[in-house]
Amino acid sequence: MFQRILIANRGEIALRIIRACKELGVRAVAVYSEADADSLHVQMADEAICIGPSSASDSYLKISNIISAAEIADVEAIHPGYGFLAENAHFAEICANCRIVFIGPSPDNIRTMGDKAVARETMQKSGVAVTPGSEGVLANKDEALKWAKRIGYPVLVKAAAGGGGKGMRAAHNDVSLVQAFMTASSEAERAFGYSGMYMEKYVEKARHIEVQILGDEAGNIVHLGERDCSIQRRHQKLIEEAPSPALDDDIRRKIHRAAVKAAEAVKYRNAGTVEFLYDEKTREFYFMEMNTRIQVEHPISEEITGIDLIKEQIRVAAGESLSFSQRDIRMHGHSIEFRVNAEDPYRNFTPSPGHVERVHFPGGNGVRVDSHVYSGYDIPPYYDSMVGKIIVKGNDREEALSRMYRALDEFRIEGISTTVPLGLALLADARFGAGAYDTRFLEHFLEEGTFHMSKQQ
Ligand code: MV4
Repeated sequence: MFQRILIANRGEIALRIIRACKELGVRAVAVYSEADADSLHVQMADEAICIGPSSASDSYLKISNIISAAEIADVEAIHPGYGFLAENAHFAEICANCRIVFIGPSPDNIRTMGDKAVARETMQKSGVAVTPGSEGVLANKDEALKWAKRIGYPVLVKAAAGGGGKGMRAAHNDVSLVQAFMTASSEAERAFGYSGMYMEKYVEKARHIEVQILGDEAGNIVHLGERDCSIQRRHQKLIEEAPSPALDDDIRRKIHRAAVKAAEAVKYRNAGTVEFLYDEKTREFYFMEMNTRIQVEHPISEEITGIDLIKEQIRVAAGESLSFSQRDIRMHGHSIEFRVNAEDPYRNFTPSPGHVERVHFPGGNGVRVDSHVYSGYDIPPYYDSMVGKIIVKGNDREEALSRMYRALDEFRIEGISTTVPLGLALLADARFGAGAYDTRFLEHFLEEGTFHMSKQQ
C-alpha cells in the first residue's frame, strides 16, 4: 500500500478521498487554490500545499503545479477525483513518466473513451449494442446527409471530443441537419479544438442507466450494479437512484453483462462507468459513453453493495487484486442521492455562492451526507456549485423515498439558496414516486409551473 497520496481536487470529493486514505492508513496530501485556503479538505488532510490563484486553470488544472506539489510532498500516487484532470490522458501519462501512480485507468483507456467516435466503434466491434449510426467521423455535411438517409430521422450529431451533451445537436430533416452539423462542429472546434462529428439515431424517450465497473491490474472486472440518472437538467444530474426502478431482472442482467463486456474490450482498469440509453418501449439499451473516472453519484452504488469504491480504487492502483469476485457482490436495498447545489431553483438556477451563516445536515437512520460545507464557510464563486450530496439507503425504494423526503425536510442552511426545495417538490410528485420518468422529466416538471408557484414568501 502507498504511504502518501496527493489529492488533486477540492470540495466534497477531496474530503471523500481523504477519508478513504485515513481508513487505509495512508497519509493524505491536499492541494488548494488561494480561494480554498479555509476549506475543509485543507483542514482534514495531513498536509496541504497551495498550488496557485483562484482560477482553476491556474491551480487545479495546472499540471506543472500539481506535479511540483507531488514531488515536494514525495507522494507515490495522485488521486484526481472527478472533473479537473480526472480524464486527461496527457496528465495520466506525465504521472507515469514521473514515477507517480495515477489512481485511475490507463492513459490508453482514457484516450479511447475520450474520443466518443472511437469508443462507439470499439464497442460495436466488441458486440456491445450501440444506436444505429455512422461509422467513424463524418468528413463533411454531404456524408452527414448520406448517413441520415440510411439511419432515418430524427438523428443526433455529436462531437467526438464532446460527451455529457456538449457539442450535440438534433436534426429532423435534411435542412436542419446541415444547420446542426455546421453549428455543432464549429462549436466543437472552439470548445475542444477538434471538430470531429459522428451521428446516431435519436432515441427520443429514454432513461439514462449507467453501470459501475471496477477492474484490477490482473484483468479481473466486476460490476456494482446500475444507477438510474434520468433526472437531469441541462445534462446536470439532480437525483440518482440504485437500482433503477425501470429494469426487470432480465434486462438488468443483460445491461450489467454488456457493461462488463465493454470494460473487458478495452482491458479497463480501476473504477469506471458505462452509460446506456434505455428505451422502455422497445426494451432495448444502447451504449452511450464510458466515463473513465469516479463519479459524483458513486455513493449510491457503495450503499447497495457495501463496497468502498475509493478504497478499492486506491488498492487496485497499488497493484492489489480485487478481494472479491462478481458472485461475492450482493446488492441489497435501495439508495438515492440528491445533489445540493448553491443555486436558486426559483430564479432559473442562478448560482448562489457566498457566506454560509449556519448549516444543519440531516442525520439519523440510513442517511449519509458527503459535504465540505460548514457553518461560517464562504462558498467561492470560481468552481462548480455543488455544496454536498445527501445519500439515503432503505430496505426498498419506498423506504428510501420517504427517508430522502425526511432528510431534505431536515436540512437547514442560512445565507445561500439551494436546490433542496426542488428536491422536496420532486419527491412529492406521484410520477417520480412511481418511478415513471425519463431524461426529459425534470425539464417538463419545471415547465409545468407548479414548482415555481410553490415558493413560500
Ligand atoms: C442520446 C440521446 C438520444 N439518442 N443519443 C446526452 C448526454 C450524452 N451522454 C449523450 N446524450 C444523449 N444521447 C441518442 N442516440 C439522448 C441524450 C440525452 C440525454 C441522455 C441522458 C440523460 C439526459 C439526456 C438529456 C438530453 C439528451
